[in-house]
Amino acid sequence: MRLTTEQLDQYERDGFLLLPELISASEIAILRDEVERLKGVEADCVIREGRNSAPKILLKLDDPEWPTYSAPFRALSRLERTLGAAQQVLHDDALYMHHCKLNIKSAIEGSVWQWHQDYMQWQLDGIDRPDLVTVMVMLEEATEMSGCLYFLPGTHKIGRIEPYFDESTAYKFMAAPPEQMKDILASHPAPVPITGKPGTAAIFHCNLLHASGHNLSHRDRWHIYMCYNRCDNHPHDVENPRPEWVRSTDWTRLQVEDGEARKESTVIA
Ligand SMILES: O=C(O)CCC(=O)C(=O)O
Repeated sequence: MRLTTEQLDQYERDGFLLLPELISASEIAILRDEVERLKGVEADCVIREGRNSAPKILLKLDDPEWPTYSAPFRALSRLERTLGAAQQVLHDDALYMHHCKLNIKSAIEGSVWQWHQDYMQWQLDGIDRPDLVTVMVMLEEATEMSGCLYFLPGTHKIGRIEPYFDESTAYKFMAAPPEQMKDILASHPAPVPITGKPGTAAIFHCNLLHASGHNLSHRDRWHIYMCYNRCDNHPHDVENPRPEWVRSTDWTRLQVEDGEARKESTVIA
């Protein structure tokens, strides 16, 4: 699959692209079985929340060195449809994985992600240029009720906003200061809810403002995020670096691994 010129123009203009049915139903079935298995893994790279300490974020799915490793998720991150699309929007074939994670937003208890740009944190990780892109794939249907993402189109052009450290949720992270965010929301077109069936993907720029709400529905909301960086943009040393599972120091160039001749369902198996 190659992105068209129109899609690449749309990415430049809006800071994101939505790709329904990027991943087939048979591939999603394999990945969902993996989520059921991974939910039971106990490791440092699993972040939990809620009364039952349900897993919220599982990282390092693509790295055989870690207990959360999953061959099907690794295969997903090396597809022409995912890695190839990232190479196209970053105009560079030499990419590595900054991090690869599954966000499980549990039914009823899965909580909000405040407005932020991913590059707010990634610059602090020692990455000099906003030359990163994330490919997100929905493994469950994402609805407004289940806490889908919202993108604020065009905000990747604002540049990086100076963040504050938000401690209001189980996963503390760098977010957009609320007063500034209110001004941005008031002066931009409405945020776009990123809803879709399992297999839908979104590709988004690391400076795009995005957020998601609480999951009020009866179903978990499962999203996989693959965050690609250019190899020549890898982090430089910083004081007190974040752990390896969110800030990879393996900058090995990734190769697209699925050939045109292979059946989709065998690629991820
Ligand atoms: O999964 C979500 O709802 C939001 C996740 C997100 O924005 C992030 O990981 O940066």
